[in-house]
Amino acid sequence: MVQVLKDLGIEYVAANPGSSFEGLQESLINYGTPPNVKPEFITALHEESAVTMAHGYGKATGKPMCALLHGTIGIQHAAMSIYQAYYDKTPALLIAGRDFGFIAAHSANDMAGMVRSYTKWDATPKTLEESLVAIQRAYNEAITPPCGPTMVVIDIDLQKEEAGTMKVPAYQPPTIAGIDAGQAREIAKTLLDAQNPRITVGRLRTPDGVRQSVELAELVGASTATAATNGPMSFPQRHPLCGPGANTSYDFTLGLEQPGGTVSLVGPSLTTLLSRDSANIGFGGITPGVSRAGGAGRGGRGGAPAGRTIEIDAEASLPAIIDEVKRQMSPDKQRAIADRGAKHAAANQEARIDALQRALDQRRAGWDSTPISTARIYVELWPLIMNEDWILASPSNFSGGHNAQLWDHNKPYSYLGGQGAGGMGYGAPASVGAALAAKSRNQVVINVQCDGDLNYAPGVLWTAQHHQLPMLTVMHNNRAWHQELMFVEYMCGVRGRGTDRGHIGTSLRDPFIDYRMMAAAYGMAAEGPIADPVKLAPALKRGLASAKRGQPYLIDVITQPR
Ligand SMILES: Cc1ncc(C[n+]2csc(CCOP(=O)(O)OP(=O)(O)O)c2C)c(N)n1
Repeated sequence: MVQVLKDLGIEYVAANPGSSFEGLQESLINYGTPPNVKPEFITALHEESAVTMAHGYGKATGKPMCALLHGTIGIQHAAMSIYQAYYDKTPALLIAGRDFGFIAAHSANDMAGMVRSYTKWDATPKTLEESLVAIQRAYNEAITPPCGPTMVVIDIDLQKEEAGTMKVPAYQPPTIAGIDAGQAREIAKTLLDAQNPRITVGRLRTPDGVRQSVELAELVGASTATAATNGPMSFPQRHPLCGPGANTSYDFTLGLEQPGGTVSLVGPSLTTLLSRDSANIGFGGITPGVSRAGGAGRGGRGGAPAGRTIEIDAEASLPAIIDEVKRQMSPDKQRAIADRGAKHAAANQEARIDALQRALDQRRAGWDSTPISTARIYVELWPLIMNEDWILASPSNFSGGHNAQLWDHNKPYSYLGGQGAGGMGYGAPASVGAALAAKSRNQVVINVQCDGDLNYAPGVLWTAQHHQLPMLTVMHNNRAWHQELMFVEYMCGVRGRGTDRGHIGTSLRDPFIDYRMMAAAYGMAAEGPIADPVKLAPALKRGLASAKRGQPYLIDVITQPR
């Protein structure tokens, strides 16, 4: 089984230990030369953290990481994270151990049933041979769009069976369907015939897809819209073609995982996934049976006509479109494209300088305030990280989203976006997952960490320390579940009973939580609380230097609510 994981290129397996997978765990830590490398066993203090690590890793790399779960109870602890990764269309490979013979309460006939509504595929193999095939299939299902977590339940007896001379089946990657040759020809022709084509890029699956979207935009000289400030795997934000361009009357818009274009290629939707069983989890406004890919007219200006959406994976379609564009290209077109591209680049550059100036002006408000403004954290961090290969792994919407305008999101993994399904307890473990990816790639992870969010499963700080991960955590410590404080205060106001008790059940005071001490308890270098804004930048500098050395660091910053 471990050889199968190695063949798949799985880098990490995160788990909280359990007797239902001691067979597999022993092989993970002892098999291979050197042992415990690719995959490396990552020690998790909570199953929810293990799966959210895989979620963060998956978003940073576009590849699955593995989490091992112990029996019924491990799956139950992991359930929210599985749901969240599923909702975020992020691949993850989950292996659940089952042991009917040890503790009856930890076993069930259909263990994956508990999470079947929000896993993409599962299997409970009956033999060792079947287990190997099931792991490979689970991997392939996870990375085939719509991507998502998959689960293999493996009995302890199968894990302990001698492999003997059994051959590990050769791994066959999946074939992911793209548009057909005729459609590719037509899209390429339309892009080349258009006077002012546009490409809008949503979230692709892998860095390779991002690279190809750049190649296509450059080939046809299209101004481009990105989703890189909302999440990973989109067009580089500061690419010269990224922006509205010199002329905003677009005569053809190609959407790549972005509905609303004249033609949009949008991979299979969540709805398809949610209909996997009759339970059909409905959540967050997604109604079973209603396609997510319905919006029209958003790609163009001035009420562009409703476009055509082709339900097909954009990334798998790009090679054929690129080939066709190259084939149909003429020297005349090439000259016109170069000219248009240069005009777009100049206009985008000018617009960018204007927008940055306005953004900075706005951030002067409350610059010297105590508690510290959330904008100041992002402004002070930027000069420290701008020449680093950084990943902002935590969602930034609760701390003002200032990165969107102030930082340059030029890599497929610059910003990993929101929680996926709005589930708290995400920022730290997702950052640890991203930092696992970052460790072998010489990257550094920034985690602007909401205080409420950290307290669901803070033990993940120990995992970061134990595995020496390059992660800087900056606490957005507003000493509340501020989102909920606002809702309760609003309710108090609506009912006219006064807001002075709105903090009850929504704030983290009496006592305040000391995050420096919390980090220290887990062995992590930390400082704070910092309430004086002048002290912020030197602390960030110390923290980043430490994180880059593989010593994770936490800075407790007392902040404005949002
Ligand atoms: C698992 C889970 N439980 C409860 C909630 C409800 N909820 C939404 S926002 C929020 C507050 C989060 O507090 P914090 O992370 O400190 O961010 P802040 O709102 O203070 O910016 C809560 C509890 C949730 N989204 N997820």
